[in-house]
Amino acid sequence: MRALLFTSGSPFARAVRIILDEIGLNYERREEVTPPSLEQRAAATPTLQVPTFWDGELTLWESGTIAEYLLSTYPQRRAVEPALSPHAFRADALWQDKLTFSTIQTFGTAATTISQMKWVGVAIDQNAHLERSAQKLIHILDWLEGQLVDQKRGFQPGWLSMHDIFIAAHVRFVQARPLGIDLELNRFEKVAALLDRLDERESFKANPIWWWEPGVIGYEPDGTPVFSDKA
Ligand SMILES: N[C@@H](CCC(=O)N[C@@H](CS)C(=O)NCC(=O)O)C(=O)O
Repeated sequence: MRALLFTSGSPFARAVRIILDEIGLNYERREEVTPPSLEQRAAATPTLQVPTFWDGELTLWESGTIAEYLLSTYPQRRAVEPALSPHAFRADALWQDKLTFSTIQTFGTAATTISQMKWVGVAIDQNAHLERSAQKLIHILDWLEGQLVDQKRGFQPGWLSMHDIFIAAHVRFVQARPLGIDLELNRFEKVAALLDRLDERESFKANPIWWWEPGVIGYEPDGTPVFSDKA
């Protein structure tokens, strides 16, 4: 049995879904459109977060750990250039790759914190931590821009890396939502070029990022959210 628990809008889960697609693995999609009960979520993971992944006897959570597992366990790749990297972290750039990936995940955490707080009625300009979180996004993008070699290559030149996939999922998540954040992508030309290239890959198109907020109970075929009458 292979299955992925995810919410429609989660950028962390979207990145994992893209990796599954790049590898060409079939899996049961346990998609949550409306929030589950605490008990249901706790049965899947102690973090109460998605994604959670099951593969045979193994249960994994934390999107980066799931991604590492997938890259190292399944060698097959889509016949697309550049191919999905065979390694999460390059042996000859181990600490650079680990640092870059952790920093990308911090971007995702800051972005989803801002988003979650918006649902409960706290906007960025009403909370000092959220203001700092929004500033963090720009600083991280600025730093990531410096890590890329040029506008044609990703974080592991010659490969599609999990770094590329996760930063694309996180940035597009922020841009798809009315969070009041301008990521100033025109200042970060290498990052912007990478994301534009990735948007064209089949695996990205097959796993679009959809808007979600309380009250959304489904989607039109083009991704337009359908709201509950009670919302
Ligand atoms: N560090 C986690 C973050 C996952 C995460 O924040 N997931 C969000 C959805 S985007 C979630 O489940 N939020 C519910 C919660 O935090 O209670 C990972 O990489 O998997």
